[in-house]
Amino acid sequence: MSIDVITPNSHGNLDEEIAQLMQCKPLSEQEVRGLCEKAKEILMEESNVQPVKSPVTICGDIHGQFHDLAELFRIGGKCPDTNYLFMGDYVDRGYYSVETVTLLVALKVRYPQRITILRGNHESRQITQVYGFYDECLRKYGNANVWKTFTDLFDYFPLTALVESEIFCLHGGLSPSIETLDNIRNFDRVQEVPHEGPMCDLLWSDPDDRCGWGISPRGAGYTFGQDISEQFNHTNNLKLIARAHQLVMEGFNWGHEQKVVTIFSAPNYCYRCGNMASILEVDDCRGHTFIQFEPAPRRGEPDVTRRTPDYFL
Ligand SMILES: [Mn+2]
Repeated sequence: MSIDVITPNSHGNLDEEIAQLMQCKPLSEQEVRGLCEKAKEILMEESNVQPVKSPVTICGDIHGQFHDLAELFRIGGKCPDTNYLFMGDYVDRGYYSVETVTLLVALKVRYPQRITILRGNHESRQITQVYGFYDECLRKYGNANVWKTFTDLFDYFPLTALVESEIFCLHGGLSPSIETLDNIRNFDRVQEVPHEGPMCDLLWSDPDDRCGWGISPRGAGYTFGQDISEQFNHTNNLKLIARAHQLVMEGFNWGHEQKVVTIFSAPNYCYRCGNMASILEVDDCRGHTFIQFEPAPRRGEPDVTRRTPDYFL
């Protein structure tokens, strides 16, 4: 690992890049390449089930809504004053996927022990070509190099995290091919998100009111019932599964008799859904507090009412 050789002075450039990103100004193509090289070195050392200590603030989907991410940091506290765990879907849908994902990766490189960034189903080559990140990179850089650099980096993002051995965090949900956390620890995640199989399921599945496993209407992953969540939590000595991936109007939503919680951190999703966002603070005594927040004031986004996506993933 190269972090040992970084002295305080050598962060100067990175701190300037973070300050620039906080103003929603993208880095140069060369700066992105340098940043992603450092990020890869850090992320490749992390586990498929990355251990995380409390206190930590757990966040759901962001989807390129940069000003709402800035609002999240205003409300939850700045990194590194607050430790963060983001559960994926940084890109697509919103207008600032480039600035959003670059800022989160820059924070990861600057404060590797203070922020955990998991992979969502949108951190994929295939999905980003359909839902906006690819087009945004072309528009902002004039070529696909930055898109290529980031999507290559996404392969290294950890798939899940485990807070204090009791809160299991991931983007989507459970898989019929996975019984234990060790099953997850043992596979090779460094690849494009497959169309099926355990790695796909972790990023695509959803909890459901029906018992057992069901066919997902998304066309990837499964639905899983309360019986499945209870068995998984029991087998792995877990208290809670925290996940993102689904729009919930209050920003958080309990399921399966509080064995599962959905957290969604993009307020007024796609600039039109009218939902609240939330983050979950887990304190040092492992107490839980949800903080809800509303959209940041609009800052010159295009007129979104005429650019509404046809449907949501
Ligand atoms: Mn998702």
